[in-house]
Amino acid sequence: TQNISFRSGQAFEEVKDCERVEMTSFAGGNASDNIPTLAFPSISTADFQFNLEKASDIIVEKVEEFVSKIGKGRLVLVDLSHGSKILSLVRTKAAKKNVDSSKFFTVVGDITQLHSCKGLNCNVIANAANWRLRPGGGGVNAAIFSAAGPELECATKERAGSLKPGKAVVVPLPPTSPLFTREGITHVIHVLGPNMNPHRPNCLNNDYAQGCEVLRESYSSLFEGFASIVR
Ligand code: AR6
Repeated sequence: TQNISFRSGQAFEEVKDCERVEMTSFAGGNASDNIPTLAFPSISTADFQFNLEKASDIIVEKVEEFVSKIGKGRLVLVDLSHGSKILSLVRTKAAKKNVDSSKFFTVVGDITQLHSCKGLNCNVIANAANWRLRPGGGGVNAAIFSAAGPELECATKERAGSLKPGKAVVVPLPPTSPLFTREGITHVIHVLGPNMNPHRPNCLNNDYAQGCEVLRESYSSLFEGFASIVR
């Protein structure tokens, strides 16, 4: 029920749509264990049109920096499709740098259904948010707000009214949210990445010097937020 590909001696798993992988090994960890786990989407690389090569370099660089700072926690990059370019770029670059595959791996699936569909326990998920921290708008933001119910909107408003590019806000999920009851998610971390899309606010007009700086800051804010939950 799963594809395991070995690259540079490391195992990375991709699981087929909505097939449970309970009791199987996710490259060193058990999929149904209770290791503190952050599942995160690739920030800024779809609607915000950030360059995938540059983004994949930054993801691997920041993961490398933070795997040692999150104790027994682990990081999981998620995307919807087996054909995801960002997942394959990151897998290749992480393998080249020998990033510990029990602390970091990639999964194909919907970030709002990792437990119910994949048997993977993630207690924290990240959202590629908009600056107003509003539901809707498409992408992973729409999926997370919709799956979490009004509880997430309410809990988010209590924490922050807006977000600056590069910043993250940790929102504890009320236990009545379907994402909590069904998926076991206790926190959502909203992150606002750099925007390269001229039709969205705060477009950086292809300024990748600033864009890369802001994307690095986004991942630092996200992983620090996760580290604060693990502690
Ligand atoms: N599960 C896992 N990954 C997903 C899902 C999902 N349900 N949906 C999308 N992705 P994007 P951005 C992946 O566009 O580029 C929003 O409208 C997707 O394939 O969601 O940071 C906000 O309101 C891609 O790899 O975020 C903002 O205005 C990644 O998630 C704006 O878009 C991020 O894609 C943010 O744009």
